[in-house]
Amino acid sequence: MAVATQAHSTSKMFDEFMNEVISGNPNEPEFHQAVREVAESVMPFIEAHPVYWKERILQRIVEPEQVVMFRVAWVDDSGAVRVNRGYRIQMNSALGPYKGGLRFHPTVNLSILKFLAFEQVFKNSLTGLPLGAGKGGSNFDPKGKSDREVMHFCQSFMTELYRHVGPMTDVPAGDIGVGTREIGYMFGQYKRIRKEFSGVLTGKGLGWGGSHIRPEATGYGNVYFVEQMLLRRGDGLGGKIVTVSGSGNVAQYTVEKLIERGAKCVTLSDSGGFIYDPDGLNEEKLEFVKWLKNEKRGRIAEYAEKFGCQYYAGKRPWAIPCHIAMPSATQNELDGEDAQQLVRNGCYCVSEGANMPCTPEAIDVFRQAKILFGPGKAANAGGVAVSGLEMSQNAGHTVWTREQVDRQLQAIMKSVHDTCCLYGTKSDGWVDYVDGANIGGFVRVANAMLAQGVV
Ligand code: NDP
Ligand code: 2IT
Repeated sequence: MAVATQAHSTSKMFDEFMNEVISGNPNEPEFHQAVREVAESVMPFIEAHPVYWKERILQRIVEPEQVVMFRVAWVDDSGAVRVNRGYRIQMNSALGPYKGGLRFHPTVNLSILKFLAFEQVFKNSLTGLPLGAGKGGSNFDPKGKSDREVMHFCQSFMTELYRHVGPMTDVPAGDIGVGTREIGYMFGQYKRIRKEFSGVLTGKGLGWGGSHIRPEATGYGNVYFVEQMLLRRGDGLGGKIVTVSGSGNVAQYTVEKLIERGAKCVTLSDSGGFIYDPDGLNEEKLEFVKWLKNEKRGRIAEYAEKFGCQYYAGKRPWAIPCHIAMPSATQNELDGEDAQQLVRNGCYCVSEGANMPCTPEAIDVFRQAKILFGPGKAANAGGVAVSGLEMSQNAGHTVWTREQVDRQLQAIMKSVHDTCCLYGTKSDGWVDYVDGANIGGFVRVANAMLAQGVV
C-alpha cells in the first residue's frame, strides 16, 4: 500500500496537537522532538482515518500511563552518603507489559526518559511481539565507580523499583550504562525482596535466565536491517566502508556482524572523541575494544595508541568518507552539517543504532537526498525483540539455542523492514522509512487502544 503522506504537515490538527504537547510538557525538548517527528508522519494518516482523532489516540499515547520518580540513597566506598534520582516511565500497556530499558547516565532527566519511552511504543509495536512500552533509569554515573558501589546503587534502586515491576507488569532491561553487571545486581535484589525467580528483567546472564543473542541483538539487528534496505536495491554489504559511533554494547556487536559480512568498519567513538582506522577493524581489534570498554572500562583513545591510528579528541566521526553510517552512541549526535558532509562524501545509507541520534535537520537532509535512512525505532528494534524472546523463554521455563534465537531475530528485522515499506513507499518507489516506521508502529498500537476502550 502506497500511503500519500507529506513530511512536515502543518495542518490545523497538527498545530493544535503540538501546541498541547508543548504547553502540557514544558521544559522537555527531547520529548517534544520525538513527538513532533512521529506526529509529522502520522497526522496525515489520522486525518484520513478520523476515528483516531475522535478517540484522541495520539493524545493518549503521549500521556504516560504512570510516571514513578524516587530517591535513591546509597553509601560509596569512602562511607559518604550519595543521593540520586530514579525514574520509571510506564508509557503504554495496550500491547503487553511495559517493556524498555534502564539508562544510568548523568544526563538522565524526565525529558530524555519520556522521549525514549515514547519511541519505545512504536518500536515495540513494530516487532509484532506482545510488548507494551516503558523506560527508566537514573542520573547515576557508573563511570569511575567500583563494582561494590555499582552494586550498592543497584540494590537501593531496586528496593524502590520492585513495587512497580514484575514479569506480567513491567519488564526493564539495559540501555546506556546498564549491562549484564547492573542487571545482575538488580535481579538479585528483586529476587531477595520478592522471593521469586522470574523474568522481571531481560538481559540476564546466560546461566541465570538470559537468552542467547540478547547482548548481540541490537547491533546484529541493525546490520540485518541495513541488509534489507540494501537488498531492495540489489546491493549488499561486502566491501562497503562503514562509520560507526559509540563503542558500547550496540557499537561492538554492529562491528562484529559487519566484519562477518565483509564490510570495513573504520571508526568508533566515545564521549571523549573518535578513532579512525583506515585498515578497518578485524576480530582481534574488536576483542581489544570489548576488553577495553567492558572489562577495563577505559577510553577509546587507547585503541589509537595500541593499533597506531589517529584519535580525534572532542570530535565525531561523520567527516570520514563512507558508504554507510551507523550512529550507535546517543541522541542528537549527528546534526544537519554532519548529514550534509556525509551525503557530499557519497554516503547513501544511514541506520540508527542509537535512539534519535540524528537531529531533525539531519533527517531532513537525508530525506531530501532520498538516501536510505533507517530510523532507530525500526533499525534498533532487534534489542527489544530478543528481550521479548527472553520473556517467552522465561515464561516457558526453557532455553532456545543461539541458532533458534538468531533465526527469529532475522525474521523479525525483515518483518519490521516490510512494515516500513508497506506504509512508507512513495509514488516514485522511494521508501520513506521514517513515515513507514511511524505509521506502521502507530497502526497496531492505535487499533489495540480502540479495541480496549477509553482507558
Ligand atoms: P553503552 O553504555 O554500552 O554504550 C554507550 C556508548 O555511547 C559509549 O561508547 C559511550 O561513551 C557513548 N556515549 C554515551 N553518551 C555519550 C555522549 N553524550 N556523547 C558521546 N558518546 C556518548 O550503551 P548502548 O550501546 O547499550 O546504547 C547506545 C545507544 O543505543 C543508546 O542510544 C541506546 O538508547 C540505544 N539502544 C540500546 C539498546 C540496547 O539493547 N542496549 C537497544 C536499542 C537502542 P562513554 O564510554 O564515553 O560513555
Ligand atoms: O532502546 C531500547 O530498545 C533498549 N534499550 C532495549 C529495551 C529492552 O527492553 O530490551
